[in-house]
Amino acid sequence: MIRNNWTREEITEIYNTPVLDLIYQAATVHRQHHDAQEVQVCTLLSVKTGGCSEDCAYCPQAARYHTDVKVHKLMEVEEVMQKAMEAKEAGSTRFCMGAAWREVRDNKDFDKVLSMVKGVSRLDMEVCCTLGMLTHEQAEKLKAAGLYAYNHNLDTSEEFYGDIITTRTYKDRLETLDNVRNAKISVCSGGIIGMGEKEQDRIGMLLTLATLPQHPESVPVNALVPVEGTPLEDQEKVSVWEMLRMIATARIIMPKAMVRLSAGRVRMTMEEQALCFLAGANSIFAGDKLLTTPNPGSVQDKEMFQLLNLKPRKSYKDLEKQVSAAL
Ligand code: SAM
Ligand code: DTB
Ligand code: SF4
Repeated sequence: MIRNNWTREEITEIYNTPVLDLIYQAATVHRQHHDAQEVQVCTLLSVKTGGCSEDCAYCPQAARYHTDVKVHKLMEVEEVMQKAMEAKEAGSTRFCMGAAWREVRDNKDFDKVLSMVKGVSRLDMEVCCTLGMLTHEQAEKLKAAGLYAYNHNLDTSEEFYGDIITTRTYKDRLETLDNVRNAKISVCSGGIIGMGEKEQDRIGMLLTLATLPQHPESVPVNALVPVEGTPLEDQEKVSVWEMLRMIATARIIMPKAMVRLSAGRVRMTMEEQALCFLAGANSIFAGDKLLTTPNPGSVQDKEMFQLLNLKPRKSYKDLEKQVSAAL
């Protein structure tokens, strides 16, 4: 059963279940709603890098922090198409384009992004963007261009949000999610752990996500990648048990969502990642780079898929084709 009326008490109880029982329960829910061998493979591309006006404390792309990230203006459509084709070739079925923008503006750059969306969608990949805040009209335009999903993370709880970001509000974030949902674009929203938040903040974020009128179709769980020059550069690594609690709780309360084991895989062993898949994670970012930071390469991931008997999930477009061929 899919529920949107979870309470904080219920989620807290799930989150604090003895960890092996929690993994077992999440694995059970996972198997009721998904093929547990299937993992969605997504590729990220930073189409506009750095120089961002926001103050997100975790982010190497904020202009105000002194990090090694080189500012790069919006890429050309042809270059992006090349990268998308390479990602498809390497087995990805979702291609996510990220821009270090506070919000989308109605200008030439947005028109260029619309062309990128059109182009990638013609490759029969699920096209995703993460461009900051969107108005309803902008969401409609992206949808018309063929956008399949939009990523916009809540990042943490409403209470802790102001400790991490001051240049926009939680309400702004929720409004964009609403605009995306109303434009009938698939919603991808999750957060980051390891930023100094308390357990109640992790639970608070999960509560907000799981009580939206409709659950996000994807929930990325990122472990902070501490980057030198950002205010969070010295944060300690989160233990795998915390990652597991987050993934398993998300899986149990949002059973149909794709739960993505996102940033932070470079610091996890294969055994740790295997536990995350067991606990209900069924999506990853592939390729040796996330947006600006390293990610395990395809050789390592291929080995992991073979060892754990995982198979990449087909894109919804391939599934549509199979259905129409069968009719
Ligand atoms: N500028 C847009 C925005 O903020 O929505 C899109 C790009 S932004 C880089 C996308 C997401 O990446 C953030 O919401 C955050 O969850 C994640 N992220 C950024 N830096 C990270 C880091 N150092 N570690 C983990 N996740 C990070
Ligand atoms: C998400 O939740 N994680 C991805 C994607 N959505 C856009 C981004 C992770 C970024 C990690 C830091 C970096 O590489 O710059
Ligand atoms: Fe800008 Fe997005 Fe980074 Fe925040 S997370 S500084 S909005 S690129």
